Order: sequence, then structure tokens, then C-alpha cells
Amino acid sequence: MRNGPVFALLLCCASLAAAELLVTDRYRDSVHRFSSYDGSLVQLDFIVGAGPGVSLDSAMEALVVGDRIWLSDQNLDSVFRYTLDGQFVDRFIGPANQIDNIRGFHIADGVLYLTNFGTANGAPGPAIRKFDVATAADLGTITMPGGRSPWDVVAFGAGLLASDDTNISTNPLLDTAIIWDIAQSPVGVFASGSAGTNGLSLPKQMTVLSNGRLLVANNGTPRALLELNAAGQIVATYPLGTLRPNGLYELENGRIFIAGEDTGVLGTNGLYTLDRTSGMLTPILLGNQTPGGLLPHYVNYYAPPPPAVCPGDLNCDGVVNFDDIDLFVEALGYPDGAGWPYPGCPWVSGDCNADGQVTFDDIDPFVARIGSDCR
Ligand SMILES: [Ca+2]
Ligand SMILES: [Ca+2]
Ligand SMILES: [Ca+2]
Ligand SMILES: [Ca+2]
Repeated sequence: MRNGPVFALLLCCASLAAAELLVTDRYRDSVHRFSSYDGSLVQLDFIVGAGPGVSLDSAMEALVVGDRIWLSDQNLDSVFRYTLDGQFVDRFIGPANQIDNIRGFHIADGVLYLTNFGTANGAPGPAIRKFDVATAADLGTITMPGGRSPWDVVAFGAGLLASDDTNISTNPLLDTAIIWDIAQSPVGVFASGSAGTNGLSLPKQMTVLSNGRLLVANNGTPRALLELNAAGQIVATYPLGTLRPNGLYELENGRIFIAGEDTGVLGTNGLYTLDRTSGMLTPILLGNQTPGGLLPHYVNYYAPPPPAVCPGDLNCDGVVNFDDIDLFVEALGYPDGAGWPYPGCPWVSGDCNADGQVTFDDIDPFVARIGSDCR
């Protein structure tokens, strides 16, 4: 008979493996993992560097495209790539590619659309830089008339939206914030406003909700999340008090996960969830607004890769021991793995003679592997 704790472990890790979030952090200079179901912490500092001897220095957005994690770093003027296990692969583009003070980005139809603010490295100032994701070829620059300081790019319907506004150190009451549609040529205005009119002020990350609308992290005043319809009209506002939202994501439990910073108050930077019905903010993980504390930024969906197969390790704890025996016997009853009820640990883990099947021929090799350690 299978024992209870192992079953609980499989349930635990199957759900964890199914759905997560990647959260960049500009103070810890790293990327964290959180549950996309309820926002709970999975792993701090999942990604911390960019190759031998290179530390991140203001990680802004991490986005999974295909079998790679793409990561923009504001101060290193670089976009890096990693395996889904978080292992560094390469620097996709850097200062030599005429980018400076970069923030969020999006990848669509084989093109990287990267927000750019600075003019160092021959970069164009406020604009969207375009690169071919297969070759890193420079595909040119999209400029927005009166472009100020772009923060994020996201796909929304047939559009490709870029959030844009000046820094909050200028006068946000008079300043016009714009969400551009850069899929149009010349670029179109999807939405515009100001702190003093409809509240749109320093929009940063944008995300698409399950109801088809756009949710915007409104980092200026009033601090809020703004929900926009397909016509660019604000149809709901979720006030956040003094919390300045940088990034956001709609969790599978319906709450909104928010990566934010407060106004210099110790212990209030961090990750929160918002109940849109009650307006209640619940802290998930908090830190100080100091280096080494927390300054979380953008948030994107992440599906961790399935665990590596270790022949004979049927509960995927990394070792082959007596705890695997009952599950091995159970695996013999699922020809070709059809209907195998444990998504957290693959059926083929029972294949100990490397023929791709779990059969009686595996019994002796399985017994021989008891005591093996794949960790
Ligand atoms: Ca720079
Ligand atoms: Ca983005
Ligand atoms: Ca095991
Ligand atoms: Ca076999």
C-alpha cells in the first residue's frame, strides 16, 4: 500500500510544477518564483547572475518565450536568456546594440519589442527598439511623438501596447500619460490621461485579464490598478493607498498579484494580493526599501520544466529507495503510461532498462537501482 506522506508530496509538487510566476527584483538583483495560483512564495533568488562573474543590476522583466527565459536588465543595458531551469545561456543583446536604460518588453511574431529611455550607447532616447529573436538583427526603432519614458510592452487584442509617461519627479498633475498602440503605423494612441483628469499616471506593467480587459499598474497618483476596455476607456479603478504598483498578474484564485513599492516606508515594499471585490490588500512578502531589501518589478507566467527522469525514482525525490517500491509496482499496471495519475512524477521513471516502457523486464534493474542517488 502507498503511504500517505508520499501521496501528499506528489500532490504538492504536481500543483507547484503546474503554474508559477517570475518576479524581477531591482534591489536583490534577481528573479524570484511565486505560485500563480495564490501568489505564495516558491523560491527567492531563482536567477541571480548573467554568466560567470556577472551579477544582475536592476532586473526589470522576465518573460518565458519557447524554451527560454528572457530577462531585461536596466543598468546592464542588456537582454539575457536562460534555460527554463534558470541556467544562463547568453546575452542576446547589450550596449553594442544601441540600447540604454531599458525596462519592460514583449516578444511577438519573432520580434523583440524593447522599451528604451536613455541615449548612451548610441541609443535613441524614449522609443521602442526592435530585434529579430532568431538572429538578434536590428529591426529598427519605433518612436512615439512626444514619447517620454516608456515602461512596458504587452500584446492586447490585435494591438501591441506601450505604456509611457515621465518620471514621477516631474509634475504628474499636469503631465499626460499615454498608452500607445505601436502595432499601428504611425503609432496610435490607445489611451491617455493624467493624474488630474482620469487618473492615468505613470503606467508601468500591463496585463490582460481573463475577462479580456487590460489591467494597468498605475504607479503615479492616485496609486491604483486601472482596468481598461478594448476601446481604451477606464472601466474600473482599484485604489492601493500609498502602494506604488510596478507589476501585476491575475492569479488563478482570482486575486491580483501586485509587485510594488511604498513611499520610502521601511518594510512595505514587496508582493501583495488584491481582492478586487473588497479592495483588501494582503501582504505576501515584504522588505525594506534599501539595497538587499525588496524592489519587485514585473510579473509574468512561468511553467517550470518537468522534473528530470531518474530511473527507479517513482516519487521524484531524487533517490531510489524502498519508498519507490509501491509506486513502481503500481506503474507496472499502466501500459504506455496511459492514465498515470501522478502528474508530478512521470510514469517513465519506472523504466530501468531504458526501453521506454515499464514492464516486468524492469523489475530486476529496478531492484539493482535501489540505493541510487540522482541528486
Ligand atoms: Ca545605461
Ligand atoms: Ca511586458
Ligand atoms: Ca524516490
Ligand atoms: Ca523498461
